Amino acid sequence: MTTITLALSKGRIFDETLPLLAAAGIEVLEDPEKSRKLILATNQPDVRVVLVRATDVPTYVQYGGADLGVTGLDTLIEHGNHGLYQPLDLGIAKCRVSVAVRDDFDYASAVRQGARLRVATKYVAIAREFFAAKGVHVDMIKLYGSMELAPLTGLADAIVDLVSTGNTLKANHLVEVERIMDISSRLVVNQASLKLKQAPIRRLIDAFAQASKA
Ligand code: PRT
Ligand code: MG
Repeated sequence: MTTITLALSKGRIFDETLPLLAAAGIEVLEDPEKSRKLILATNQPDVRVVLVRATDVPTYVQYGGADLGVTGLDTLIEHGNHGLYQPLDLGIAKCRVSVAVRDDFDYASAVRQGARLRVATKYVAIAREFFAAKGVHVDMIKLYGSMELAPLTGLADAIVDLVSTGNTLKANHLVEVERIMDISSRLVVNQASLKLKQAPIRRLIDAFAQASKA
């Protein structure tokens, strides 16, 4: 029997992938919020789910630790393409990447005056490309989380972060000053798996495509 391994991260990606799996007739038999298991069985004996950190999903799929995975476009861009096959935009876990500053910071004149902008972010590649295209010089500060804190503590003038409802920004007296790009989650597939396990993977891709269209 050929086993298919799907890499997901806990939280919104897992939660929003479940209905797509259900539409493909796949039911995950364990709740990751209750179980400590990292490998979850499904009702299909040849399909299993592995739980990894969101930023590790592309790595698992790239090296064949998983045949497929679901990952945010943000994470995918930061990881780099590295031969990952990307057949589908699943249209889930939607948000946007934006620039935000303290509500008392004059972003427009900082940019106009051509001063170096200190930008804190987990999304260094996306931020670099965006400011380079605008011709704004930046000092990039790499963070791994809680970006919102950076402008409040004087660590940075601006952040580049994911925004969904905008409530987190508002709660921290930050304002969105630029929308860089829209984000949704993508299905990524290991190239070798696609060749070696073609039939079951094609079936899964087709079922996901149908379900995400609906
Ligand atoms: O949280 P952890 O450090 O474990 O990992 P992670 O942040 O990489 O994973 P997770 O599960 O939080 O996010 C996985 C993916 O979900 C991201 O890569 C995005 O593609 C997508 N996604 C969609 C989001 C959001 N919406 C989102 N709102 N990821 C994060 N957020 C955060 C955002 O960073 C900010 O802190 O939610 C906050 C803003 O939300 P609003 O609604 O207040 O604007
Ligand atoms: Mg998170």
